[in-house]
Amino acid sequence: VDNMRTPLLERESLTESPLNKKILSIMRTKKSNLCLAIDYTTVDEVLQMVELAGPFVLAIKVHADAIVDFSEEFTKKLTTMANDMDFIIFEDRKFADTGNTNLLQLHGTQKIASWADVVTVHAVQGNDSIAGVFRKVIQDPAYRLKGILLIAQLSTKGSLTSLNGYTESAVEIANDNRDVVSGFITQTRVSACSDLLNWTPGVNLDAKSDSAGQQWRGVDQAIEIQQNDIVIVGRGVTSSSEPVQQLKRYRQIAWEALTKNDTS
Ligand code: 5IU
Repeated sequence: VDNMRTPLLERESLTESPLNKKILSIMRTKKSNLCLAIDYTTVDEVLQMVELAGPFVLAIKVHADAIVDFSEEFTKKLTTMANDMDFIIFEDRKFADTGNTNLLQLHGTQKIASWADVVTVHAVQGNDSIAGVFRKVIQDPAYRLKGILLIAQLSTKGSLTSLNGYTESAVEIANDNRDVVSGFITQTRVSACSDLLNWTPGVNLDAKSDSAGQQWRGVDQAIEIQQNDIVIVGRGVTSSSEPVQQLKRYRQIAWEALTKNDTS
């Protein structure tokens, strides 16, 4: 693991992934390495928050299956807003099945492949269930999906991703499929490769844990000590009575932490 990240501009010009080029470009333009996790349960609530958050974030993360009135109209609005406000749409689906089932789910009721830029995928199912299926969809211009994030480490207490060898095996899958894997979901940076982005959930400036296994730490820990690139923040913003104030706060602290030693 490298101590100093490669400067963002260099990473942007070096990467061969169109998705990572876009992510790094948005980061630099908007000065934001903040991904907002919007875990609201209705379309109206989600879209209202997207409207507020759009200008400040690199990405909006959703759980489509948690939105009770999810519809194609919702995804149309979301993609229009993403194009207008320049953010990445991240569906946190956590695919974890046979390749064939993953493919069915990508094109199922929610048509995830058609509106999400990036999705999460568990490493547990192994290389062959991941590589071929996602590559096929990503290479097809008919779909919006442009990359996957492999889950190398979870933020939850007692997560089995800390079992011997699991995280290393996830990194190996990423290294073998660099055209498909855009980066990781992790707690501590897992790869020195400058072209794999390290996204980290479990960030909250005002609380340490919920009562359901989540573990939170601050931005300094996540970005400076654990060397991640992008912070994923949910309830620190979405449960606040002043979400815009919190968005600005998280964005500024996270950006300063990331760019401290970056002169690009
Ligand atoms: N999320 C985690 N931890 C993980 C993974 C995903 O928290 O290891 I993989 C998701 C869950 C939630 C968001 O949608 O990230 C974090 O939101 P809170 O900051 O509200 O806990």
